[in-house]
Parts: sequence; C-alpha cells; structure tokens
Amino acid sequence: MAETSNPTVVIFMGSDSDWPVMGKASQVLDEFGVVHLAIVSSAHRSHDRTVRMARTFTRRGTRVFIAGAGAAAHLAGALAAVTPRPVIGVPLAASPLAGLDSLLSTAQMPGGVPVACTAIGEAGAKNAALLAVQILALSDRRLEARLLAYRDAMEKDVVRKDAALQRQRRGPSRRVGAGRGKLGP
Ligand code: RP5
Repeated sequence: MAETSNPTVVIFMGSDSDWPVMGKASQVLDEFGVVHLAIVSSAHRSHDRTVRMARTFTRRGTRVFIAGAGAAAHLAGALAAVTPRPVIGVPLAASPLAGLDSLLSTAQMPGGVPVACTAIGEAGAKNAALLAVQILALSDRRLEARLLAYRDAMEKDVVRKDAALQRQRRGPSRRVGAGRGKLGP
C-alpha cells in the first residue's frame, strides 16, 4: 500500500478484526495503482476521532471513502454525515446475525445522506474498491482503460473455465454432471 498523507481513497474499518475482509479492497486498489490508506476507527468506540479524520482527509482531497463495519454498522453513515465525497459502505458478517444487521444499518440511510452499499463480506469489499475505481475513472481515461481491460480478463477467464468444463465432459469419464443432460451452448 502506498503511504501518503494525501490518499485518493481512504478505507475506514470499525475494528482491526475487519482487516482480513477489507484487505481485499486494498488489494484491488493496489492492482489499479490507486493511492489509498486503510485506517481502523470506529463510529462508536472512537466517534470524534473518526469524524475528525474524515474532515481532514476531505480537506486534503480524498475523493472516495470506503467504510467496512459489522454489527450495528454506522461507520459509513457517520462518514457521509461529515463529507460531501462519495461513501461506499461494506457490511461485514461480524455478529450472530451474519451481516444482515450491518447490511440493513448501512443501506437504510435516511433521505438526504446517501451511502452506496455493497454486498456483505469479501465480494462487497472487492466491489467497493471497484466502484471507487469507476468513480475515479469518470475523470481519468487511463483508469477507465484499465477497468475495461480488467473486465475483458474476467470474461476470458469465464471462457477458459467453460472450455475446460467442456473438454472434461467430452472425456472418457464424463465426471462433471454426468448423466444430467448436455450443458449448453
Ligand atoms: C464493528 O463491530 C466492527 O466494524 C467489527 O466488525 C465489529 C466487531 O468488532 P470487534 O469486537 O472485533 O473489535 O464495530
């Protein structure tokens, strides 16, 4: 992760226990060369510090905030309350409710203070970073080209996996889905 006091994206997490999942967002931002920081600061346990930091990074020019939190997840909303920059919330499965609590508390913002909300967990962390890249790419053609290349690589990967499956099904043992009819196309 690039160290900087002027990060383009800041990833906030409610706890260090969120890092194994939120690290996926950082990995994607690294892949796209987006300068970012990851910070542990809670909406509840360190409220004033979180608000202070959000204001400081906004002043310094941070373009997008990502907030990963579990349980009664108010982190994304707390950031959105004090910054005009887009905030993307990632609900995390950190309680016996397995993320449903954080999904609802992140997504159900009252009218006037929007938060973009991704899926629960790793897919959500990855998509939060990709959405941040898409927002940045609005004013960065090179970043947009990298996004298109990323999608192209994803499609090629699907095609490769399908070709492997078809080869396997044509083989002597017909292990995958044997006897369940032909898999298209
Ligand atoms: C939330 O509570 C954090 O974002 C974390 O997902 C959850 C549990 O935190 P710890 O008790 O593991 O610090 O605020």
